[in-house]
Amino acid sequence: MSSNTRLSRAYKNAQTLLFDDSSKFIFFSDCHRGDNSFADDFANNRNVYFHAIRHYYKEGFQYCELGDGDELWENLHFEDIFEAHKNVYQQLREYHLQNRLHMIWGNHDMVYKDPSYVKNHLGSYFEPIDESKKELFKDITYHEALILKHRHSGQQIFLVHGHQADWWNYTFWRWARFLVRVLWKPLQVWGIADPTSPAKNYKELIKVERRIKKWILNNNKLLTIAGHTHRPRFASPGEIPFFNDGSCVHPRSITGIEITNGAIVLIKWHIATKEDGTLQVVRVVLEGPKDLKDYI
Ligand SMILES: [Mn+2]
Repeated sequence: MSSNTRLSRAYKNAQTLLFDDSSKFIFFSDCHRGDNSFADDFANNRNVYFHAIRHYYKEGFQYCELGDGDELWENLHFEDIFEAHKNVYQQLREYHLQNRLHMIWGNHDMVYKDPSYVKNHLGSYFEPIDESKKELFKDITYHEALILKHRHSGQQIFLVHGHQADWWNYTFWRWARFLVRVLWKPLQVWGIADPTSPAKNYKELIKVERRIKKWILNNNKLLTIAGHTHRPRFASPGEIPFFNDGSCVHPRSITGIEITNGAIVLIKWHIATKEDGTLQVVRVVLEGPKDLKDYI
């Protein structure tokens, strides 16, 4: 099966969410939340990320995660990740309780393709304090892709992780996961990166981007937001409307895409040092805002 077919199939099977100019969305992906060990790339950014998702929650945003949220290649069990980043999951649960949480699976959390796995591992957790089972993401659905459809203009935005355009990481994800566990994770400590990951291999990254762009051109220039490659992308009106929200495992920052007031913007959050030596988590606009209607 080709990249084109996989993306088309994901599009065809995607659920549609309606939105309008008053809707607010934050898109993050590739958090690779781990167990807080040396190999947990998310751990460096956990405070920045937590502050950002708190901010968006208070501002009334819907949270969309475009895959690879949980690092389930390096870690065998969600439970270890949950324990390491409990505050994050409690905040995501608040979104879920208000129907403001939309989750898409990627290659590192492809096990979430299976609804019974999701129910068993994400539905509830064990609370050792009072030795009871507590609700977490009750009845949550994980998607391969989602479509946002504007209530008035009918404009569509396609949301997908992007490994559909990466045959090794889509078709052979179990092999890729196995190699990460036995080979690349130990080598990572020595500074040797997994060459099959587009996030760490520039040539692969360019190929994945090119295949997604080709699919966009074949599909009426459908505005598409993906993750997977970790490289933030922002298209100007008139260009192929391919967007990528980057990742939450950049060395000192997280990047994401916001939609508010009918406009799209690429942002980053990082820790800035102020004149008096105190540290502050700040949001910086990288690209945009640009009106969504200019991409129709
Ligand atoms: Mn990925």
